[in-house]
Amino acid sequence: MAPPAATTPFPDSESANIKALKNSIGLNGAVKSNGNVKAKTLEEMESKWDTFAFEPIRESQVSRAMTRRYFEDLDKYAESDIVIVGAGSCGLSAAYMLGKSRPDLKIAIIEANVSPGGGAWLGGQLFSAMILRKPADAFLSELGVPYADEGHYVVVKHAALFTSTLLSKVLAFPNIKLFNATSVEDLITRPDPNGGVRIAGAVTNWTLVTQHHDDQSCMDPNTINAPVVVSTTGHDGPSGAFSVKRLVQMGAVKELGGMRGLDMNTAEDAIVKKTREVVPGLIVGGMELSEIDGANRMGPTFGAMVLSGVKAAEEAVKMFEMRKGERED
Ligand code: 48N
Repeated sequence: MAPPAATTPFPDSESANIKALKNSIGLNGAVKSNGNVKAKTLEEMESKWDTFAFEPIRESQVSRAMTRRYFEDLDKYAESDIVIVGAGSCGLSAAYMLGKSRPDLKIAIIEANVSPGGGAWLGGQLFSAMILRKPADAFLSELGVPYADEGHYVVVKHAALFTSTLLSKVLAFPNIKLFNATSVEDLITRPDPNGGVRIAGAVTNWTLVTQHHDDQSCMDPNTINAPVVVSTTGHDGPSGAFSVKRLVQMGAVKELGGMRGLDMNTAEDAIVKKTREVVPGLIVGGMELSEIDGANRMGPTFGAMVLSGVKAAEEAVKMFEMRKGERED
């Protein structure tokens, strides 16, 4: 029995667009410019939708446009200057400061979720407004995020306004690459001259692979070398506080302090002031720090996250400058 027709024959009364499309696909399937004058502006499209048509495409063009760029990025960022683990409010704030101050550095952001932003898409208990205590309003002014001034603190009407604005600016920097849906599942280490280990990069895998190591045979990871790693993986979530937990497992840190109870006034100053290099080559900021230091949590106020990111960026540049003269093995 003849196989069913592979393609539905074009209807006899072919529309102008189908004709144009058939004429524009050459014998070898290459798409030729069809020469039709097409609407270029939204105004030209208005109320002319019956003659609307997209430019012709071949599926392989889409596939190649995506894969060529992704693999070029993997090649380029295999050797990064700074890796940021976790694209929450702290990691993205650090990335923004680095993108702005050091356009010469290659910054790779590794984010486990498909959607970056961490816990900063909403305020507390899924409410919309985001509160930041002064002087964190300085960062909002830097980004151009509007807010209501309430005296000692400011309010952004929706946390997503802050996070989407920050994300759009971070992603616009030419020296920053976001690898989302990608997990850091280990750290690259070197023996440190002063004993112990020095962190020298990140070990990555697709997050969906990372989540299934226990039910599949070995699926090896990939790597990114970098003299500086900034870890801001938060305190909760499927892989929260990743790097500090890994440091304990590898014996680089004796134990975790464990996040303490909620105390806004104590927590926020401590997180910003103690954002630092916790082992050579690894800076920890944001709520991940509360896990290693045993710092209080602050609950639904985000000023410490952004200013911890600002400080982490400053520490990362200092560390990069200090180590760039070292021979990398
Ligand atoms: O938003 P988070 O969780 O972390 P921070 O530190 O940027 O902001 C914390 C903040 O949202 C709060 O928790 C507020 C202030 N509440 C305080 C309180 O008292 O409750 O972002 C961490 C990001 C997330 O997007 C994770 O998906 C990602 O890190 N992540 C990872 N990405 C890659 N590899 C990993 N192993 C990994 N683990 C977490």
